[in-house]
Amino acid sequence: MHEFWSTQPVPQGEKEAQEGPLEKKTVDDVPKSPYPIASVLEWWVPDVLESEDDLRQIYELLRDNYVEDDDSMFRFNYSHAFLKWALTPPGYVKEWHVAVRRKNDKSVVAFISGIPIDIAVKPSAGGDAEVRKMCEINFLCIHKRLREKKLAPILIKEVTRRVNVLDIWQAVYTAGIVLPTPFTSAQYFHRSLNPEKLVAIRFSRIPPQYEKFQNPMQMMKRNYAVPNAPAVRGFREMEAGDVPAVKSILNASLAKFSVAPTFTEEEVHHWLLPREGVVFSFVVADSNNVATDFVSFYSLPSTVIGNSKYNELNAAYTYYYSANTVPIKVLMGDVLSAAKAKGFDVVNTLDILDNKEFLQDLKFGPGDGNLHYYFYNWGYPIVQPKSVGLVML
Ligand code: MYA
Ligand code: JJ1
Repeated sequence: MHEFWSTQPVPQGEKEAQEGPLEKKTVDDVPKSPYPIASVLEWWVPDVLESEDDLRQIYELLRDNYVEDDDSMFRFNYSHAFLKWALTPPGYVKEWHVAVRRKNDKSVVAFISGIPIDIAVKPSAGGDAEVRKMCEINFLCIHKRLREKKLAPILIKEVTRRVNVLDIWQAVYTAGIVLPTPFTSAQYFHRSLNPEKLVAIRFSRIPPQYEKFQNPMQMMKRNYAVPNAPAVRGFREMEAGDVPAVKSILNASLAKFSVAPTFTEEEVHHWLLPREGVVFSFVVADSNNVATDFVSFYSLPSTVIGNSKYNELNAAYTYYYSANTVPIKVLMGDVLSAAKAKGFDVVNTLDILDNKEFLQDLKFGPGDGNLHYYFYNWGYPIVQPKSVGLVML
């Protein structure tokens, strides 16, 4: 059934009970040279931080070949600045950016990335979470012309080797498809901001109930209108001076989930300070200008495949937050206003974190996509998405 995954240290079925490592090895057991690859191909480590040209090559592979929805109408189009941000957090390992090129013309045909992450996992029996250094895998992509040639297992084995040589034995990753074996499965939800464009590109439809109105689109626009200023007093963009407070309130909020990252100050600086066109972060400041609450979102446009009027869908995705003095539905309401003001067409989210608290009131509706969460070499019971505090980009 799964020629590759059946050979890997992942739970092979939902019933597998073991909690913790599924396989134990030492660095001595790990090959010190790269996994063999077809003679016309070669391994390549792009320098995404220092070389704009290397970054552009990875960007273009993903722009043309990365994840699409089930009907191939939209394809993720992560920006250059976004990819640089996503791939170079504190302590990142350059060799974990694994690309494959054709030897003859050096064209990039495949990519997979790993970044370090500290994940707190709670034992199902209760008690304190264990914080483990893991590798977060993302951006696995094979050029459309090289699909179904078993290249993906080769990339996965090579990135595993490069992680294992540094004495790290676990990974976390997400995928839109079911593989052996998710520890949770989350559902996507969407909040229209620009219903006219969303209908034009067939991202959404005019609901049948609206046909009774004389002008259904006008009614839809009215339904999805948002205030143009924030409702919360003290709501402002996050600044460098907020890093210590945000670190402390965010780690405290994430501590209740079964699976969640823990952040150092350096990581809060990297992941959560505003970056133009990439990540948008806000705090609620008290009368002493100290952050009491925090909320953020990131920009991930998608290419609209084959529409003559629009090339791009501008989507904002909800990111981390810590709601303390105001309910999350109120904070997220201000996110809708901020995202609308910045020209986003839609806000996307998942039913992880405490997101279910705001979905209905803020008029999010279910999408047709799912996001399955996985560990590599870590047995874990199946949990509900609301027990997950990890947001993957
Ligand atoms: S998820 C996003 C994945 N990318 C896309 O969906 C982009 C568009 N699609 C493609 O580029 C290709 O179709 C991909 C497969 C690359 C997905 N995750 O080479 P193949 C298995 C894991 O002939 P292709 C993300 O980035 C498949 O079941 N495995 O297939 C997280 C089969 O195995 P088996 C996948 O279609 C990635 C085998 O590959 C996925 O040409 C996490 C066939 O290979 C998938 N998304 O290429 C990776 N899709 O026979 C795991 C298919 O057994 C990381 N397959 O069923 C593991 C941890 C590693 C580090 C460990 C450190 C300790
Ligand atoms: O965006 C998604 N679906 C959209 C478009 C569907 C087009 C036809 N397939 C959707 N739209 C409905 C919106 C509507 C707005 C008003 C309220 C009701 C809802 O459902 C989906 C998510 O739903 N996205 C995808 O399928 C993209 C892939 C998701 C998996 C990502 C895997 C990433 C792995 C890397 O870590």
